[in-house]
Amino acid sequence: MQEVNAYIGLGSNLQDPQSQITNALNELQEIPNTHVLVSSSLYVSEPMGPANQPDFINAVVKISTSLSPEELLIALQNIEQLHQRARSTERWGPRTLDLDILLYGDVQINTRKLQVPHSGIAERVFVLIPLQEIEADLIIPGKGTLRELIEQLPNFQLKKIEITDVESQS
Ligand code: A4P
Ligand code: MG
Repeated sequence: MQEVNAYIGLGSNLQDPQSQITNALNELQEIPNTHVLVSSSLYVSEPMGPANQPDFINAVVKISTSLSPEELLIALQNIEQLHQRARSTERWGPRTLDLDILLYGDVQINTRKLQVPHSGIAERVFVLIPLQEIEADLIIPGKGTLRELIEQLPNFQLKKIEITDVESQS
């Protein structure tokens, strides 16, 4: 199968979120028939959804893969399981690791199991800003250009973690 560029969103707000994300970045490199091309910085933001949970760390990576979207989803869910991801019943609740397929080439999918582009992509600052860092000229199929979506965002709080912060916390 042909290689396709895809974008994966990573999020964590439990059990040392920064390590959860950096470990997941390494694990993404182990997915068969897949190469990690670019990783964004790590970003901190307040939780979207229930406020009584810790802040999130988020990042986005660009990969190239010959897996189908369904195969890629299974590979990502396997990595989530490695992180003892418990699925809480609370919508938008806390999690050790969440891996979402944000984009898969210019493909649009709308099945029960998989919506691509990810259904929340257009409103999520913690997805759009890391995406902009790694590919500012992106077009989000069915939703418009990344630049337009970012212009439409309300005021937001998102802090990039500088390398020196990462070093001083490790
Ligand atoms: N699924 C459908 N489409 C996709 C896709 N494109 N990528 C299905 C991945 N999965 C997809 O996922 C539930 C089902 O979604 C999967 O079985 C898959 O078939 P899940 O990971 O079990 O559930 P979830 O991630 O908890 O979904 P939920 O509740 O919609 O959470 P979200 O939307 O991911 O939001 N605040 C900040 N600041 N940063 C965050 O990262 N994340 C969330 C979670 C809440 N607040 C946040 C953040
Ligand atoms: Mg998810």
